[in-house]
Amino acid sequence: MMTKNKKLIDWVNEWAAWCEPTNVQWCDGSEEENQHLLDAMVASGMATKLNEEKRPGSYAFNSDPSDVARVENRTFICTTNKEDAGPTNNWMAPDEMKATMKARYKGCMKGRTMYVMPFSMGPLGSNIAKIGVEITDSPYVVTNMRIMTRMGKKVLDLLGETGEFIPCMHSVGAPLEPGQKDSKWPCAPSIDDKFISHFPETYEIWSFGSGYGGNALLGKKCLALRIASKMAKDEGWLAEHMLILGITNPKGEKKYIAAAFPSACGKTNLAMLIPTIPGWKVETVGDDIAWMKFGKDGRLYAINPEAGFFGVAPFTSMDTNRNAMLSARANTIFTNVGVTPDGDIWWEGIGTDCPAGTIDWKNKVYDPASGEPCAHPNARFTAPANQCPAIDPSWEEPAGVPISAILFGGRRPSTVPLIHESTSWNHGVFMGSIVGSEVTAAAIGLKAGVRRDPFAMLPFCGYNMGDYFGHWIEIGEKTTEDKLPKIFFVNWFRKDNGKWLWPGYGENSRVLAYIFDRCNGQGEAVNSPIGKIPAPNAINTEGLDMSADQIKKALAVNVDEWKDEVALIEEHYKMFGNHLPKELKEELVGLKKRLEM
Ligand code: SAT
Ligand code: MN
Repeated sequence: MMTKNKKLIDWVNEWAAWCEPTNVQWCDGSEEENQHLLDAMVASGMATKLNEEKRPGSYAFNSDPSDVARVENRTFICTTNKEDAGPTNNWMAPDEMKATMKARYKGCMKGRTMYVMPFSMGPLGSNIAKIGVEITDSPYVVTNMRIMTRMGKKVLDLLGETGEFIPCMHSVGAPLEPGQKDSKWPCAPSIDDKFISHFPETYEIWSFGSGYGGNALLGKKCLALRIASKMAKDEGWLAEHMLILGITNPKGEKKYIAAAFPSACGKTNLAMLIPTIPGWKVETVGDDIAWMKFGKDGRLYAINPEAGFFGVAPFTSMDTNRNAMLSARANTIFTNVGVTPDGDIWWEGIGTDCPAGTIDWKNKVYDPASGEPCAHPNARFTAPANQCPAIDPSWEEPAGVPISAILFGGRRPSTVPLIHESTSWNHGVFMGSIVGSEVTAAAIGLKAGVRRDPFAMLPFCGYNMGDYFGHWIEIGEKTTEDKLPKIFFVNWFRKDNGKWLWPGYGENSRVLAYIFDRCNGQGEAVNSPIGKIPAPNAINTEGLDMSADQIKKALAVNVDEWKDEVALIEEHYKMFGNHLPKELKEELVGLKKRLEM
């Protein structure tokens, strides 16, 4: 035992008695411990060690085909009153959920080791950071958490005898009978046996049945978003599904921007963008989560609570995201990618042809004629953030970095211009509340149309989302408007005649530069019914292969399209009932007036 923290010891003992593991291992986070776990997983056939020359210190894992992503329909927010979980979350009463899950946890670690991982979300000792302790029976989870968080003895030291921690309980839910051979990827056999449960009233996480990503690496979505969003409401700060980047202009002036996008909008790419405009520099603080607290000066300061990137592998290449590729050049865990005969990794869109004899994510020699992908579409790399060539020098600053602008965006083929700026904080909150991406019915089996994903927090808000909007309104009342970040809405995905209007990727630096200028009291904007849009020529388009007409179309605000949008927003807002803040109703009324509706 490496701690004298009574609450922690009691908690671990209680679960150890209930789950009946063969032994209990307190993780110190050391190199040796990590190597030992990896070696054991290679020996058992769970992991493949990659070629030491090509991919030093790196390993590949293939999951069970039933366990490949977060399971949103098995993710629960357990509050005493259903209304407190709100209309966007699955709900079960805490007592009922705990009884249901305790039955499953009974003896669930038989034949396995129970690992105890103390971890810090955020730089150790930062007053924005939080400590969690995860219990798990998956060594894969331990090696991933060691990359994604600051994990080990140093956290226990910080916790001391009386420190508070967020308890995170996890089991893959696959006990072993004596003599039973383990599978390559143990998990509960049926989707109905998987539970990712959150108890926001007591700040607890219980997860059962899945070993994959956000279901199992409990520091990430479960703690840093669902539980932290509730803590942030209780304590007056913000826990958001946002990347954080630093941008420096040719004069050497620097600002920080946070940005929220629904999935499949290129968030990691934006966080690691390489500018195409001369003299500008972009550096990465984080690619997924931002925790923001007010500093003494009344501004919002952000930390990245994570220590690594859990990035989508397919279509990441030296062309689309050089910095991500280089982050994963070593000491990286790959999950559900292809492994080439020479012991390197391969996935669709990596930029080279698939070598013959590559083993696909289903552990078979890949047959390109099969019509199936070699890597699972949600295949991931788990890479240490400090290996990113563009990592920001202040990325581990305990006080965080001051945020000058917040961006919202989505995948909107029509209606939404390349960029518009809010006219006030509350107008910006309104923008966040209507974030969404357009989906085609065929793609995900949903109703075609705009799938709203407010603040990109739909699956990650740990309480009633209407109250969450209200919390954002209240944050704006805690300081003066000039100290608050400016809020913008961007859309890289507008189409004309079926073709993208805007080239995206590195060219998005032109939009970031305009945002930088706006935050510096420069960059000319003009009013429109939906907010401020760039004056003609305010965005640097020099050297861009776009006609003046295309640029105009990218920035256009079409009143008729926005009238249709208003109808959709009204529909979307209905779900929040009397939890919808009056300030947002007023914003909608204001928008309708400006559209002359
Ligand atoms: O699996 S994670 O939840 O960590 C990543 C994601 O699905 O967004
Ligand atoms: Mn995310």
